[in-house]
Amino acid sequence: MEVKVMKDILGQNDAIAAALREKLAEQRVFVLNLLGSPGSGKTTLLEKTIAALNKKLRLAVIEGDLFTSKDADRIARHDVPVIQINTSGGCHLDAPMIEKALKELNTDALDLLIIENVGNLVCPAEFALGEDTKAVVLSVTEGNDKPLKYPLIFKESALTLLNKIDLVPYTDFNVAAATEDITTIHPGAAVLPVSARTGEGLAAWIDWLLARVREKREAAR
Ligand SMILES: Nc1nc2c(ncn2[C@@H]2O[C@H](COP(=O)(O)OP(=O)(O)O)[C@@H](O)[C@H]2O)c(=O)[nH]1
Ligand SMILES: [Mg+2]
Repeated sequence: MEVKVMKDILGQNDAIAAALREKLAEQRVFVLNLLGSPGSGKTTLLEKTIAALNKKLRLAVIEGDLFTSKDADRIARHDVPVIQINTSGGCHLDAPMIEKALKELNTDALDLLIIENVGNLVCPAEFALGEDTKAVVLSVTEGNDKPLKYPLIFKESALTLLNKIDLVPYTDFNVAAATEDITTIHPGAAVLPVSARTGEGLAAWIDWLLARVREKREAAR
């Protein structure tokens, strides 16, 4: 019984996500669903990303959090359109929440929409939001074992950003081993070591993002 209920919920979510994906494809907006634990550095990375891209393309952000508009306030300081969704304790965003938020965004005038999901390595991986691609932020302070312990999120994500690479000398994090685990779970996935603090590796991440935006624009023709 419970299994059927869960299947129905996911089925309804996927139907709404598919409709959103179609609408956003017509508008040629590349949509990234950004996942990761609380504190992995998602919002800091977004702030750096906006600073690098704001003059090159038209972007907007949707922030998902249980409570507060703290992250949306951080993004709004960079002068980009931002919508905060509060899940009131819910552990992930879902497609109906995005559908509602998009009523307040002029997506026709966008090249890139980034959705920062609720900080969590489990449930957000299960719910499609109409995105083109998922990326996950794993910070080196979280430990090497996380990809194997939470495989679905790494399986779903085309890119893993290994953030806080500046802190590696203070941890026992092994970049080569983590990369191997991630690419075993998801052959072909990209893994980029970055530091949202020092800027190390961010150029490769920006290039990755620009390539996806370009692909989307060309595919939609
Ligand atoms: N040392 C270091 N700290 C970082 C880095 N990225 C983020 N932080 C810090 O990690 C904490 C959590 O960052 P935040 O962006 O709020 O993470 P979020 O919860 O994933 O959105 C903050 O204190 C950031 O300043 C990084 O690359 N290196
Ligand atoms: Mg955040």
